[in-house]
Amino acid sequence: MTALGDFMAEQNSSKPSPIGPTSKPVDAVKALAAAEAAAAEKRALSWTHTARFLTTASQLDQLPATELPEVAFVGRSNAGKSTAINTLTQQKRLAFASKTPGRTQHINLFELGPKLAANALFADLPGYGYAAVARGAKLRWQKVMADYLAVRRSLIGVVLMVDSRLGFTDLDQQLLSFVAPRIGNGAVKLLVLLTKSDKLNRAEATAALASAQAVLGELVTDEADVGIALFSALKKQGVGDAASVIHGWALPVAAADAPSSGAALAAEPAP
Ligand SMILES: Nc1nc2c(ncn2[C@@H]2O[C@H](COP(=O)(O)OP(=O)(O)O)[C@@H](O)[C@H]2O)c(=O)[nH]1
Ligand SMILES: [Mg+2]
Repeated sequence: MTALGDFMAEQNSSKPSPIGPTSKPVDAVKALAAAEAAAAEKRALSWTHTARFLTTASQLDQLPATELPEVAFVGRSNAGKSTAINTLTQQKRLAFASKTPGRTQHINLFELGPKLAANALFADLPGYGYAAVARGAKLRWQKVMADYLAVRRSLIGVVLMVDSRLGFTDLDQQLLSFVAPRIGNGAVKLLVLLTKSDKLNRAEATAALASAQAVLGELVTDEADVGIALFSALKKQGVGDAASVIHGWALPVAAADAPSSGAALAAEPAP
């Protein structure tokens, strides 16, 4: 009897109730921040889900001139670019996951936002680094990418997919050099997704992040906005985060919108 009573008293004293005086204000702040981040991911994912095919172009001058903010998706063949685009947009075949890597030499544009009032574009750029591609095609790739990344006025962000097991290749670094001046002055933001992270164990993931960070360190200036994240389409790792980042680039006001202020904005103006 006594023993059980003592035992229960001890249990009670060593297990504070979750909303007792021991629960710290910082926990509430953290919970609020987590809830806001989750809400922002939800808004971002419903926005990316609106993506639909707009047009395709094999040269820069065939792309529509537009004022809409444009985010480009780049990466070497087989890096998981098509899968990442399909996962981010929650669509099965938006970006055709090609069985013949290196064949698609076109820039495919997708439109996002309301049907009659698109508010951003995604550009799926040709994959590169496929060994069987002839020298002529490689030079053409170089020109298309360099022109696009250096000149496309509406470009506001680049999402670079890098296979987390391989890290940056020479061609990835070359591609970054095309856009480095615009990243350095903050005109274009960069998010590197280390893809297929489900194939790494924890130590390998840490190492992949560290070596990618070392490469990206060269790009970083006071103005630069450069992010890096592990990404797995298979395990859905980093999907919501990536969507939030891209949404924040393209539509900063909508992305940051708290539900209450959203309701206020949606309200009818006073007569
Ligand atoms: N395990 C795993 N495999 C993936 C993931 N994403 C893509 N892949 C595989 O990687 C290969 C290349 O993907 P794909 O999206 O076509 O690459 P792309 O050439 O860059 O467009 C395919 O066999 C995919 O199934 C992932 O998150 N996890
Ligand atoms: Mg592809």
